[in-house]
Amino acid sequence: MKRLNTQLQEDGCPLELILLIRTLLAACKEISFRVSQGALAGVLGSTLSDNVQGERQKKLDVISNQILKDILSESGYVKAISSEEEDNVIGCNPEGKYLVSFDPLDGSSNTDINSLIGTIFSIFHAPQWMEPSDPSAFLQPGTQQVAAGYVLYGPSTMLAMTTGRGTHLYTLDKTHGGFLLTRGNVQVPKETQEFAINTSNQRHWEPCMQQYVADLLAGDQGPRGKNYNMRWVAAMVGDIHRVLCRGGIFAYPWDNREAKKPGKLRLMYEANPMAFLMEQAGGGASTGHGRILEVMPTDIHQRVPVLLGSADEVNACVGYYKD
Ligand code: FDP
Repeated sequence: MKRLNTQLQEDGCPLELILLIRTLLAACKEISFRVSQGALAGVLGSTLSDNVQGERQKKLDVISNQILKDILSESGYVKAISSEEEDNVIGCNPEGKYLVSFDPLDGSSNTDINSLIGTIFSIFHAPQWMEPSDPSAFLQPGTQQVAAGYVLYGPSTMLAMTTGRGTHLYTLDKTHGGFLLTRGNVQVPKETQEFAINTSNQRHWEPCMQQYVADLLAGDQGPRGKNYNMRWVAAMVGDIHRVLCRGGIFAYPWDNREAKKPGKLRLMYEANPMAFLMEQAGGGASTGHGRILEVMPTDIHQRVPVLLGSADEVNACVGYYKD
């Protein structure tokens, strides 16, 4: 089986980026171990980093953030970090070539029920002019990502990653600690009969989204002419993994619960990396009004509406926004 390193080299990934990815994944392996300890996490201490020893009271998302922060900032490859768990950008090595945004533990409410969770990451080039703690350097559209992916902590630990040469799935071989390629060049089926959306928010959606979902629910008697099934993991990383593996559409649209929030999910470390993975797998990634990857960020914690998945289904949904 092909190792991650070999695949990255075949994809023409520069050496320094390979080293950064390997460093980031070392942190994720540590998180995978912590997550697998469940309620015992923190009691047994760290396998890699001394800094997180003895943090018994801390929740797994806080511990995961600390692990990623410690390992990335010590690596030398990173100029600055931005995390879901940090209000501000964290400056690292002024000579570092890359910027890393991450959600250390996506779907963290699932930790309490031993269900799917994961780490999502997005990597950009660091502009030479930037000061390490300058947040404006992060405000690049998703089209500028040099690598993105997630590590899913499920029954097995899996990595989905792209460096712009297709989306590949790897499985962590816990016997030797390496990620092995288990599905290269994933192609999301163009059509689907499966959707994922939190329908408890239905009354808050825009009329176009209400109409789209009403038409899905009408099944073969409705305008879409086929019966749909629904799934909701309540962790984006789990829902997107299913969509990458067998197709579907995942939507977290705009809703009017909080007028100032243009969506629930975060552009920099949720929407952008998932959109990059999805497009590289032949799928669609839209806000309803345009390509997610072309959204010009104005804030490192900005929120956006997302429609991600099978290309024909995403296009069909976008069509309702145009009517
Ligand atoms: P969570 O609130 O548990 O952090 O990141 C936000 C997110 O999870 C996504 O992972 C998930 O898809 C979504 O929110 C779940 O939203 P609902 O609370 O509406 O189910």
